Amino acid sequence: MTDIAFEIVDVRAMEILDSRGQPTLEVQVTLDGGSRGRAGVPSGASTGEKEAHELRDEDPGRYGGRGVLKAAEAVNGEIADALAGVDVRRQRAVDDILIQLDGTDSKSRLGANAVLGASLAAAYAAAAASRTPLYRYLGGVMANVLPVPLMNVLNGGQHAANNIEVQEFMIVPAAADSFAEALRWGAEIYAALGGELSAGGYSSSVGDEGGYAPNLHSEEEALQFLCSAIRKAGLQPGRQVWLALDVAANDLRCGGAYRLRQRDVSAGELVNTYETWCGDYPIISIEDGLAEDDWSGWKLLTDRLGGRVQLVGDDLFVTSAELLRRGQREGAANAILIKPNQIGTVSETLHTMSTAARLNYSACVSHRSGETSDTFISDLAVAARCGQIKSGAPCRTDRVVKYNRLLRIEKSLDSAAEFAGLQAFMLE
Ligand code: 2PG
Ligand code: MG
Repeated sequence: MTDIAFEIVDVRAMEILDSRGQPTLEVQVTLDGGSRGRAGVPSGASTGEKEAHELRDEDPGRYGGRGVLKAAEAVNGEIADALAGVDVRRQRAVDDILIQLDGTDSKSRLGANAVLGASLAAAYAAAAASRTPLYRYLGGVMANVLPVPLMNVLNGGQHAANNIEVQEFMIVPAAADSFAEALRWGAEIYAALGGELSAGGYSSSVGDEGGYAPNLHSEEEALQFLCSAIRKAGLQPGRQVWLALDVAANDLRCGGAYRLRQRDVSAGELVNTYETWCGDYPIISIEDGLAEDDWSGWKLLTDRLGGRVQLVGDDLFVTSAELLRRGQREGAANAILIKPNQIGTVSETLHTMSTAARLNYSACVSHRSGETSDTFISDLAVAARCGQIKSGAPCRTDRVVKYNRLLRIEKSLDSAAEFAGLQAFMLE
């Protein structure tokens, strides 16, 4: 007998605003027993070419063409019809229905935003009807590892209107004893950094992910500011707190080369630069150090730095298990960034994460630069025991809400909670 308490009876979407004031989708799944799940869909600015397709209305009369009414219509019509009567606990079946209904590789017919919204909301509804916290519903009794936060305290690239070309400068409080302590260290460093920037006559206004966005003379100056803020907060760079970068090198691509600080540089020169930075500063992780089409550059980077630095493929892998397998075959990167909206469903996201674990790639769950108050990624990080999350600076509610969710999870796990710590980076 089917348990009607878990049958999907309704799927509804509406257009809401994200953290940049751009329209996005909110989707709600309702079950026969009355339980509901609601999810907000994020949106990136520095996107990978092979990401699942975000459907926009392209109607210049609304939100400059960025409305999502067509995606909402797809949810309220076709998707709601296809999911009616399905047992919401069968997440893989729900997601397969969505994938087949869309029928394209990139989820472009219904829109990856429509598909992901329905998939996430189904997971929330299933957890609610099971009276189980989402992290435990997704990860079972083993879901007890709190991730190290990689906090983007200085924003550049496409996320800020300053002159810094590297997109993200993150602090990594990996030697803390708990997530709560790591978050406190991060917030104290963030406050110290604001003070240092103001004292130096720099702007302390913030970018899309809540990090400061000053004009600086060089990327090295940013790294120096981070180290001095760590010290100012009473902590030791390279012993308690490390640094991480997201270069988002797709955006530096210029013909067959890269353009950094008004100079054309080859992949080899860029790798030399990273090697120098890693020698001078306690950098534990570099994301998208090279562009997504530069597989030979990635191999060079991995050969040179892969033994001692986490090298994360974001635009390179776009949360795809298939691209990750290619990375493993070609010796490119040793870690993957996980963004559910790059691939489009909960099941595919979990599959990519388990593939990463099997291939010995570390994984970091990530927000997008355009966010909502949704906290799915927090539960996902704990459920998959991946040990790392990036959700911006400890500033702006769209960022902090994910960290606060992790504080609550840690508290409710009580003595069963484990903090991932340095081990999550899988470096010897
Ligand atoms: C990234 C993300 C998140 P966006 O490049 O890693 O920080 O940015 O969402 O703009 O792709
Ligand atoms: Mg990135």
